[in-house]
Amino acid sequence: MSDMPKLLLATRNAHKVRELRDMLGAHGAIEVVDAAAFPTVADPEETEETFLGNAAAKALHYAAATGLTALADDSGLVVDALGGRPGVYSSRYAPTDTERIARVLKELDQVPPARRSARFVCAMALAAPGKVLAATIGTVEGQIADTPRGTGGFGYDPIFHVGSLDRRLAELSMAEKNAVSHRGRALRAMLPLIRAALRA
Ligand code: ITT
Repeated sequence: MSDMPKLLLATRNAHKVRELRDMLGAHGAIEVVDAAAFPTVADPEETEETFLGNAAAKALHYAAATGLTALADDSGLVVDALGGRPGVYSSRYAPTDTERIARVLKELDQVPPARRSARFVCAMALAAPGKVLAATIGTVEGQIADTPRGTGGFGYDPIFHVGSLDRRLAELSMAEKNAVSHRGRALRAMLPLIRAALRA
């Protein structure tokens, strides 16, 4: 048993956990656990229409179920030419990452490069049982490419082209992705609030 304050990563997405742990690892005063350590806790409902609403619901759900301070991430891909889709439905757009990518590419089939702008959005919420303590949002701007490339990251990363780096998110190392990503930005904004909440 350690005396360090504990933070629960309120997600069952192993890719998110890896990225968040990589960034939080540098802040050694906090013990990080994730939802995989609580297999009997039911999955939260994602019924909200905004990233922030879903993030708050997930953080409150896990905080109530475990008694811990919980950090949730609700994120997704917002494509301008698709009216913001897949948006909050990003994880449910098709059954697998490959099919989700194929669906977005198909829907953008006739759309020229100049109109393929998109962004990843990450809303984070920090909650104690019964109370949202803080919320942040991070975004990264890019363009949807016409074919997938790269093996890093997860989800839609192989088709997300970051103009400033002239590379797909899936072509970056985890440290490079975290430096520019929606998740990295949301977490860096959240860090002082996490430390304050945990007195770490
Ligand atoms: P939890 O609710 O347990 O956190 P989830 O995967 O269902 O896991 P979301 O509802 O927030 O999480 O859906 C996020 C989806 O958005 C994710 O499954 C990907 O399809 C996409 N996404 C989010 N961040 C991404 C990233 O960094 N790179 C690529 N795709 C991402």
